Amino acid sequence: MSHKLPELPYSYDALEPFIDATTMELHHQKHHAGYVAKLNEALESSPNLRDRPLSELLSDLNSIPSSIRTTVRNNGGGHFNHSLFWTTLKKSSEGGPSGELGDVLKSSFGSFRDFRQQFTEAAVTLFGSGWVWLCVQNGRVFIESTPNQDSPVMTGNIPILGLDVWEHAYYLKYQNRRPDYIEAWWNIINWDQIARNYADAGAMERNLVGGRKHS
Ligand code: MN3
Repeated sequence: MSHKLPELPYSYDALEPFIDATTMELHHQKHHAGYVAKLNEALESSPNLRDRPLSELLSDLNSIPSSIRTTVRNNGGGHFNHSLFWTTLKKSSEGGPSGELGDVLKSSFGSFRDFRQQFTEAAVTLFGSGWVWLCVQNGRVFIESTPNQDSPVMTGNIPILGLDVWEHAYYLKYQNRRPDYIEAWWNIINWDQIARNYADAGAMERNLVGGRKHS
């Protein structure tokens, strides 16, 4: 079994004008596809690793031979992060989080407005290339930043929403204006999917192998 580039659940121009079609196509067909290809190449000689679910592999990096560990970390992380990212976007997101997710954001951050402000601040100030996440662990939700293509699952946290702040995610349209990209992104979040991710987080957490730093 080799890892595969997932199809996007919408067309490349679906997120216009917030994210342009060219950026989406390059991001998916070149960047994400590149991570998948390099991950498969690294795992080629290790069938036992190749057949493990990616989230398990990433949560257990110490079990990976040191000769390919960094390659798996960067490209496996890239594949995992982008696969989640695409599903959390949609053409237009009406309203915000409701139900259980809405309640937990309110009780954890004070209000949705406070959550949005803290998340935006983390994304604007993240130095260099990386991601900002809304994560779950033991039912608790919190904001986490990771450098490069590191993923929260590497330390046992379950990401349910993530924002790619690598320049490749926004530079064609926004150049150096990362804050404008972040503001635009708030318009295209698939809150129904985030609510499903929140509901599934407990089961996913139990399946992770290692790296439970925060327990
Ligand atoms: Mn990216």
